[in-house]
Amino acid sequence: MDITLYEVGTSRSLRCRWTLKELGLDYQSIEDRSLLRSDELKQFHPLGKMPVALIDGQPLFESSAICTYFADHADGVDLIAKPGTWGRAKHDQWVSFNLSELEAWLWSTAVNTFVLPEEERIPECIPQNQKMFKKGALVLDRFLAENEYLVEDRFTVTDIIVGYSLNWARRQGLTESFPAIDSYLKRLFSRENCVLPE
Ligand SMILES: N[C@@H](CCC(=O)N[C@@H](CS)C(=O)NCC(=O)O)C(=O)O
Repeated sequence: MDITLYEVGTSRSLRCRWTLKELGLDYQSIEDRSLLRSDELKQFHPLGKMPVALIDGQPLFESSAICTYFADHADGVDLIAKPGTWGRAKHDQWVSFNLSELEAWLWSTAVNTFVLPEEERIPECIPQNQKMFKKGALVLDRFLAENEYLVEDRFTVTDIIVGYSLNWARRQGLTESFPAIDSYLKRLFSRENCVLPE
């Protein structure tokens, strides 16, 4: 694969960087915050967001989709449950759950804290975002109290995708009542290739 990754800071592009490191894949990194929302980036991502990957010249956006593609197509490293298996159904389950029940609330808080101009923010939604996030996090905490990893009892790209969001929440103090999530994150941090900020 010929890979160019548009990435920025500690954003969700870290999922892609971590996946590429785990897979041992070389890539060209373009890390330039000034490209966000630019016409240049909109050629590849209609909203001008990052991450976006050019894979053999074809653009792919959404970090979860990018990581899943890399894991499916890398040789020699088994980082994802095979398509069509029960493990893959669980990958899809946790990725969907992450996006709808966890990350959506974290992003809404970010949007209403620093992404939108101040006059467009609705800070009143933040307590509700935190409450809704914790409902989803409780599900993960219960699962992780019984399981070390999310799929097939082993570290996979699913852990990279979901772990990123859980760490985002941890850094906001939202996982303090979830000990299994904190232990899980420590397991992820101990991996040599982990790029999550501690
Ligand atoms: N769901 C997308 C989120 C992409 C996203 O919102 N990226 C942020 C950085 S974390 C961005 O580009 N923000 C610029 C903006 O909101 O216009 C993914 O996981 O790739």
